[in-house]
Amino acid sequence: MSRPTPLITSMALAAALLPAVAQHTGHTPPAPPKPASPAAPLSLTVRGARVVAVPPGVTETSAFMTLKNTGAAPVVLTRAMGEVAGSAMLMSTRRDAKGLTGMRMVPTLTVPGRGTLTLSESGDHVMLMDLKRPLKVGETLRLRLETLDGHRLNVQAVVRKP
Ligand SMILES: [Cu+2]
Repeated sequence: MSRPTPLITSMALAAALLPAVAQHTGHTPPAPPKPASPAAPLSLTVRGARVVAVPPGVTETSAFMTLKNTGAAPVVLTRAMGEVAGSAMLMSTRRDAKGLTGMRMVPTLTVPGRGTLTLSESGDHVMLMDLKRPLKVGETLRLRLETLDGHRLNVQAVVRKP
């Protein structure tokens, strides 16, 4: 994948972030499916976990990362949490038939067997809501993901400028 120039990146992000903030307001996170008890070790690894720095007064942001599944079975994420967030949501971004991009809350996100799920600016992501304090660029935040089979995955995410 080619890297966009910084200018394009920040413009795209600004365009993506502003409607996102409006769109998330007033949403209630969906009830996650009931987890089963963990039978096998969790086959997920995480890299590139980051949280987008937001201006003072903005209380919602996004978390991105790449999840790699080393197992054959799909891993279903059912819930996300963040230490600085009052609540968090799993979100999916899709382009519709008219080419318009929209995001919506989803009850689960799936990491395919022997595959990866990339959470990013342009796709699926975790939304952190009701931030309890301003975030500092460079600080590390604890996030947690829960899976349908009852695993909890702790993630260290660094706050980065968009
Ligand atoms: Cu979102």
